[in-house]
Amino acid sequence: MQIDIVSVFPEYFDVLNLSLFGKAQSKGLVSVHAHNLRDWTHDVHHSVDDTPVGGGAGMVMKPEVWAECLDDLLGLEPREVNADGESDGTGNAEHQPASDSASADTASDSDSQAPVHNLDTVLIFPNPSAPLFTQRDATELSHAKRLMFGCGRYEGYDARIPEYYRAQGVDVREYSIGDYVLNGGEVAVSVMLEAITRLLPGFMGNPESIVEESYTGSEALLEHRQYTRPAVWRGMGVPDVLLSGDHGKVDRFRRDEALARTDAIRPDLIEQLDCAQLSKADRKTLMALGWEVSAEHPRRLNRE
Ligand code: 6GU
Repeated sequence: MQIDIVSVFPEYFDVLNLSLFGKAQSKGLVSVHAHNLRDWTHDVHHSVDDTPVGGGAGMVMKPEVWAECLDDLLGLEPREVNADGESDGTGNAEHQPASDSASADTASDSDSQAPVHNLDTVLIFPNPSAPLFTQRDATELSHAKRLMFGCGRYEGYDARIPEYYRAQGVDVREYSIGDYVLNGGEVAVSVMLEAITRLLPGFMGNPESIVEESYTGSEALLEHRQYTRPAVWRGMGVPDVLLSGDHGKVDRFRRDEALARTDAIRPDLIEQLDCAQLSKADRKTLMALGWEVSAEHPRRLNRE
């Protein structure tokens, strides 16, 4: 996987030479380049931002500098975009999404109006006002050939930048990593990169540990708690069932704990479960926790 990061603080990404990510680079699993956005400026001050049109506090990153940089990295020619958000003429064709006209009449494709992208290159902008980045996104993006991240600073970047590249046919995504504010996209990019690249085959020492984790697979549940030896530590024991050697009982205990912890901490994740995928034992546990499980998704009953 080829990874390009554009930032005004490219040194921030020196940490990627450490630990598992460093090893993955030496093994040739990933190749990372952090670029300095200021290398694409022409003025003496190397300025990348300007005041917001319409007024307001802070500075906004200028589209011209970003576009020179991204055109270079993506191998695109500058073009005009018309009022419909379409780019005129030919060129920049390599990023045009595959036409799905051939399959437009099949049931599975007809409900999706989104262009079909092939994950050759995905351009990602961290943005606190965008949809949340989830494990599902990490899994999808772990199949990309090339990821390009554009780190905004200050109050953000000119909204036309992602829009322009979408009009060029590029698969452009904007993601937030949570409901809090960071100073810039660098931290968010390192979070997304770690979530994505640890899913690459060969990245992790123990790939099985990925399967059991929270948020993995078709359902997202918080993981059960973990214990190691000693069985009693400072007077605190581990649950007896974990010492029983009965794997069936251990599995059920852990599954029930995952359901109970998710119910207590993230009930929104319970609401997204698919009831048809739940075992009889799962449904029994959820009913005991106050959920109704006969519809498509669990629904919380009034618990007084
Ligand atoms: Cl992606 N960027 C910034 N600046 N702040 C954030 C964020 C991203 N996600 C949550 N907070």
